[in-house]
Amino acid sequence: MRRRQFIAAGLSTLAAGMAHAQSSGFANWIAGFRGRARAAGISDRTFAAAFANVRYLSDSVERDRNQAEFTRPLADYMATAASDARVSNGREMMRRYAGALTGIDQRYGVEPHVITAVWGMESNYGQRRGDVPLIATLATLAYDGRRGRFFEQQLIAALRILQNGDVTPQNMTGSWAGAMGHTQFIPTSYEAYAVDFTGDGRRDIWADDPSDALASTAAYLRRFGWRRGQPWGVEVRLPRGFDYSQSARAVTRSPANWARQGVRDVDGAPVRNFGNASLATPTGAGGPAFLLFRNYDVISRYNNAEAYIIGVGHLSDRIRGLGPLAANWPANERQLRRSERRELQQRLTSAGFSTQGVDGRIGPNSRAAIRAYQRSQGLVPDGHASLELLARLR
Ligand SMILES: [Ca+2]
Repeated sequence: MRRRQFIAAGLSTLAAGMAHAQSSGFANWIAGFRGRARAAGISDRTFAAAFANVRYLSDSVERDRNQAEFTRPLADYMATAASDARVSNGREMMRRYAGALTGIDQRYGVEPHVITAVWGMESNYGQRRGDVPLIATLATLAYDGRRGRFFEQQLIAALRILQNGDVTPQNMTGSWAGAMGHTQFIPTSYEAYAVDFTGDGRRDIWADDPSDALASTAAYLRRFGWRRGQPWGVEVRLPRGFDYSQSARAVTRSPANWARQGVRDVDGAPVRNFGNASLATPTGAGGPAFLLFRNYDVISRYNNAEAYIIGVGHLSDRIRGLGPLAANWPANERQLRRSERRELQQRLTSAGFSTQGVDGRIGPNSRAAIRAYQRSQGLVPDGHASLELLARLR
C-alpha cells in the first residue's frame, strides 16, 4: 500500500514536471510565434488580446492524435445523418428561418433545404457549434507540430479575423480542430467565403442568429459551382446483370443514356435530365444506387467523404419532403480499415487478380480486380470491397 502511494506520488510529481516543461515550451513557442504573427500583419494589440487567457490544451492534442479511422457502417451513419428527429428539426428550422433562407436563396442561388441540411450535419442546427477557445486550440496544435504548418496557418487567419473585428476573442470558439460556428468554417475558409448577410458590418457565424453562417455556406457552395434546381443525386434501380464497371465517378452519361441501359428511378421512370451523371453503388449490389450530378462534387468541397456527401444530400431531400430511400443499406457492414484494404489488395494480387499496387486505396484497378475475382467465384461482380470478400480471400 505504502509502496503504491509512493509510486502514485512519484508519478504525479513526474506529471507535474512534464506539464511544467510543456507549459514553458508552449510559452517559448508563443514568444517565437509572436514575431511571425507580427510579420503577417497582426498588431501587438490584437495579439495581446487574443493570447490573454491562452493555455495549452492537452485534450486537443489527444484528439488530434487519436482520430479513429471512419469504419462505421453506412447504415448507422445514415440513420444518424437523416434521423427522424433531424429531419423534423430541419423542417422546423426551415420554417423558423424562412425569411433569411429565402433571401439567401435569392442572393446566392442555393435552395433553403440544401443550406439547412449542411447546417444540420455540421452542428445539429447550431446546437453543437463548439465551445473550445479557438486561439488556444489552434496555438496548441500549431505548437504540437504533428500538423503544425496547417494549424499555424489557421491561427494566423484566426488572428486576422479578430483584428478585423468580426468577433471578440471571448466569443471566438469552435471545435478542437478549429471549425467555427453553425456551419463549421475553418479560419481560412471563413476569410475566403464568409459573408455579412445581416448588414451590421460583421460576419458573425458564432451568434445565436444563424443568418450570416447560413449565407456563408450558400456563398461557399455557389463559389464551387452550385446549380440551383439540380439535385445532388437521385436514387435509382439497376437492371439485372448490370455491368458494374460503369459504377465509377469518372463514367458520366446523360440520364437518357442511363435509362436506355435500364437504369430507372425507384418508380421505374427514366431520371429527368438534370445534366450528365455518374452512377454510384456505395455498398455494392447489396444497397442503394444513385445517379450523381455535378452538385454532388460541390458538396464534396465541404467535406470530401462519400458518406458525408450522401448524408447531406439525403437529409436535404428529406427536409424538403421526400421520403426515405427505397433500398436499405446493408446492416452491420462496417467499412474496411486501411490495413484491411491493403490486405485485400495483397490477397487479390497473390490470387492472380492484380490490383496494380498495394496502397490501401480502392480505385478503378482494385475494383476491376475485385470484379474479376467475383466473376471467378460466381458472385455478383459489383467491385465492392467488403469484409465478406476479405474473409473469403483469407
Ligand atoms: Ca452580420
